[in-house]
Amino acid sequence: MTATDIRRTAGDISALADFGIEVPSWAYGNSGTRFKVFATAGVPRDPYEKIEDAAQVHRVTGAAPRVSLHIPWDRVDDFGKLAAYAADQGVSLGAINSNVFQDDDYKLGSLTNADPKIRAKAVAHHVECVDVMRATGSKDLKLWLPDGTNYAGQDSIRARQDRLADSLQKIYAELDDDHRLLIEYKFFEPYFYTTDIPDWGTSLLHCLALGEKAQVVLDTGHHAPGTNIEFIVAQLIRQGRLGAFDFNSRFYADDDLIVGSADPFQLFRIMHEIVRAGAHLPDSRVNFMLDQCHNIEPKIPGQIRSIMNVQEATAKALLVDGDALEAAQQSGDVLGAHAVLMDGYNTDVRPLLAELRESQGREADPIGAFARSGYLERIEHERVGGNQASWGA
Ligand code: PSV
Ligand code: MN
Ligand code: MN
Repeated sequence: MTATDIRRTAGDISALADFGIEVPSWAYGNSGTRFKVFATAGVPRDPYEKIEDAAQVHRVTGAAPRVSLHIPWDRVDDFGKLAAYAADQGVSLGAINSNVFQDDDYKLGSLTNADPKIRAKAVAHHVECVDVMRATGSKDLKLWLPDGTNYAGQDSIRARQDRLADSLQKIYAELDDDHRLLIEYKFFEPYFYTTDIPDWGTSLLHCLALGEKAQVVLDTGHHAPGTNIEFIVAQLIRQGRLGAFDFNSRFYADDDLIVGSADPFQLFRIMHEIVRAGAHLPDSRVNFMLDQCHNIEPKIPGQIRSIMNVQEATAKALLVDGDALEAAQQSGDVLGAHAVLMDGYNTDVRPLLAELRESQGREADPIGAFARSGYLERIEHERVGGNQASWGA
């Protein structure tokens, strides 16, 4: 079947031309597990070089126009200069991620800590992040709260929620009108008994209490095995509170593997819910981000592959015949409805995506285009002493 045949028999993927996926600055530095960080030649030595690498992903895919920063890993003296540098490279700065998980003061909690001085310090860090947003033009402040407890009775579950609500209100009050506070959840780790924002319900309750600028972040790796993630996606869309995704894959827990590598069908099911609701369109303001670490694979190609995997899942979702699906659903045709969905999933969309890239003046194959560019050889030669992602400059 040629690309044209596929388009005639199904929908079309033109919406993908405007579908951007945000990449994380930390994907380009060295990373690892609690056991070992493997060093990779040519990794960035500062935030400027991370942006330069991210720009290569956008250059070959045309689909990665923004880079998320992490504070303090990406702290620089002049964030306006960093934003201008990003623009020169053809990308912009996206969400600002706060960090309350690498300071001894936060051992027993940050925004939830029983000590008001430590809570104030954690709030002040977020105020600093809002200042960074003003300098970079970023609109999203992203909070993943690591707080939790390890032992029953260690602290009051309810008191911690009250402290959290109070701290979040203080942060929310700092936002400008066009800013958003994106609140991520994760079911366990680094603590193992309670987590203060363990699930979408807790995140949503805090968002509802705060106001419309507070939205939920869904990290695909942050659920118990077997959780139906597309159900959560549909529910958050209904509430108008799906602010962002952190895409990655997992086999066990928060594995942070390349999105779509472990379970491409799950990624398709998620993108199907997105596409059916029109949440892939730019004015929906869902921020599609990656949150991954490339421990053993080359980093820039790892990011390129991730972007391609999201594009492929989205293209398949766009090809699902919506009218036929609805007709089958309305008439109770269980197998017919399932078959319509699977027709989309089973379509090989790679020729269509190759055509789309060529129509944009890019090479059909982004991985090959990057390999041929000589960029990797250059940075391996030029950059000596690159940083671990989590301890970057
Ligand atoms: C930790 O689980 C984590 O992976 C969260 O998903 C954050 O989004 C990310 O780190 C960066 O802080
Ligand atoms: Mn995440
Ligand atoms: Mn995570």
